[in-house]
This record gives sequence, C-alpha cells and structure tokens, in this order.
Amino acid sequence: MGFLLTKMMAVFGDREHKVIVVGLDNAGKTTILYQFLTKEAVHTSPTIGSNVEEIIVRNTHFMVWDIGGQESLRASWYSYYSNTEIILLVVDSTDRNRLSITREELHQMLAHEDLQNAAVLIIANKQDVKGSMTVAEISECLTLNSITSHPWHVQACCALTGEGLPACLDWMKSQVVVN
Ligand SMILES: Nc1nc2c(ncn2[C@@H]2O[C@H](COP(=O)(O)OP(=O)(O)OP(=O)(O)O)[C@@H](O)[C@H]2O)c(=O)[nH]1
Ligand SMILES: [Mg+2]
Repeated sequence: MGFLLTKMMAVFGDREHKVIVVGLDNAGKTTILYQFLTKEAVHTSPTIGSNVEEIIVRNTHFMVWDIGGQESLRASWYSYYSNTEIILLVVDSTDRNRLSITREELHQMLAHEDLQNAAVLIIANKQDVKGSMTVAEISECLTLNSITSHPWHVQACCALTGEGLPACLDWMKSQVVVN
C-alpha cells in the first residue's frame, strides 16, 4: 500500500499546499503571483479581496492566495488562514516608513492559532530601486531573529524582472518536503 501510494504520488504529484501572500498595499504581491505563473510582469491594480492561482513546482502543487493589503482589508486576512502551510510576506524594500507596521502585522499573524504550523518566507521586493533597504536591514527591523516558533527565511527579489523568485519557489518546495 505504501509502495503504491509512493508510486501514485510520483506519477500524479503531491496533494495541494495552501500558500497565502500578505503584506502592505503596493508591496508587489499580485505582481509576484503572476510572475510565478506567467514569468512576466503584468499590469496590476490594488487588490480588493483576493486572487488565487495554482502554481506547480516540479510536481508540487501550491494553491496561492494573494490577499489585498490595504489597511481596511487587513482586518480580514485571518479569514484566509486555515490550513495555510506557507506564508509569503511581501515587503516593499523602498517603504522605510511603514516597515514597523509590517513588523506588527507579522508578529500578530504568527500568534494566530490557525498559523501555528506555517512556515514564513519574507520577500524583500523592489530590490531594483536604488537605495532600497537590504535584507539585513529588513531582518533587523522585523526582529526576525526573535522568531523561534516558525521556520522562516528572507529572500531578496525584483518582481518586475523575476530575479529572486525561483529561489522563493525552491524554498517553498523545501518546506513542504520537510513537513
Ligand atoms: N520597481 C519595482 N516596482 C514593483 C516591483 N514589484 C511590484 N512593483 C510595482 O508596485 C506596484 C504595486 O504592485 P502590486 O503587485 O499591485 O502590489 P500589491 O502588493 O498586490 O498591492 P495591493 O493589492 O494593494 O495589496 C505596481 O506598480 C508594480 O508594478 C519591483 O520589484 N520593483
Ligand atoms: Mg494586489
């Protein structure tokens, strides 16, 4: 039976893994979702509600929910949390003024009971912009070293070119293999 299951998983792929994409408005969440899917930068407008797409990474199926990040929408992020395996927290690396709001949102999310088994990937987006914050600066401001309750990782990227996004997908895949 175990052998048959292993064989079937090799042929048909794994079950679906739920991923949520959160972060403040204008961080680049929707741009990232469609870069994952089409390998191109699409034109976006602010997300009201959510977008959902299936992304397949070498036989691993991710159901990726991109959630609107405007202030009025953040209070309902929790309604997407159940069964989430991976959180993608997208940071606009040019937005120094609001990084402390992201820190509060992150630590509040990690305390939520529905996210106790989730892994967190912090995506430092917009690295193409001169003067944008580095991964080290973002890690320090978000106090990532204090997180011991969840697996986490930081990845620099530029959603317009797609640079850094294959590494995000590799990390996501490594987390579901581990779990
Ligand atoms: N320079 C630069 N601009 C980017 C990058 N990624 C996204 N943008 C731009 O940032 C703006 C916002 O991108 P969205 O993907 O719509 O942001 P969002 O996080 O989905 O925003 P909400 O839906 O309002 O929560 C758009 O004008 C994008 O073209 C990047 O890596 N570099
Ligand atoms: Mg959006």
